[in-house]
Amino acid sequence: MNNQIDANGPIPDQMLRGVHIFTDFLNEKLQERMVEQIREIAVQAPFYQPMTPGGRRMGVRMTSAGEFGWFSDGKGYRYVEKHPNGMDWPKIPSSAMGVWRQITGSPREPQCCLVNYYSEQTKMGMHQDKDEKDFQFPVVSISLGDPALFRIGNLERGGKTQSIWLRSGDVAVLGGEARLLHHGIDRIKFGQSGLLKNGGRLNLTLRVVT
Ligand code: MD3
Ligand code: FE
Repeated sequence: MNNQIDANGPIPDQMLRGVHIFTDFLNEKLQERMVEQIREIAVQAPFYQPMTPGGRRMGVRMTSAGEFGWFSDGKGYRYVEKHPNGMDWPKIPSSAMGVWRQITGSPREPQCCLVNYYSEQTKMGMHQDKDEKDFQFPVVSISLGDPALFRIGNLERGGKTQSIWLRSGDVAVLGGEARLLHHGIDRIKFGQSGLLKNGGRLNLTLRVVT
């Protein structure tokens, strides 16, 4: 925990194009608790590989917790109230809610905790997150497991980008001017972290949807 704390909450220790990064925000115990809670989510709501509207299978495996989960198929990207298996999504884990409260000071609680799993070859192409109704609320991202090379671009597609490694326990807050920037994951360093037994990386994103 390199971050300082003042009356307004934790202070980020890195900034990249308006993205606030809290390096090593979660200690090992908290990371382990979070992984355990994600395991429980995946029992109720197994990971799936969404299809893009263009008919390609996404590399990232996903599931969600909360009122809404993020889903994609031939009909497009959207939030849905049920897992593809017909079940309600599990509750957002307490460990993740704690991070949201500590960091955002948002008057709204997150309605979706999207869980992404990256294995050795998984990438996520550059995109914007704009399926939510109100962009005034931030997105909070929590990284667990192997490091990922995160790339941040611009409001428009293309142009110059900047990259940064996100490591286990890092938290990024995408708010304000950064909320609609293009971003993606170029690659992970598979097997670097011992947090996940089989390697890989989990990313949680907390979002206000409606
Ligand atoms: C910047 N996930 O789920 S998290 C996603 O690591 C997503 O799994 C990546 O992009 C991951 O949509 C990156 C960091 C992140 C999340 C949302 C953002 C960066 C963002 C929204 C706006 C700008
Ligand atoms: Fe995104």
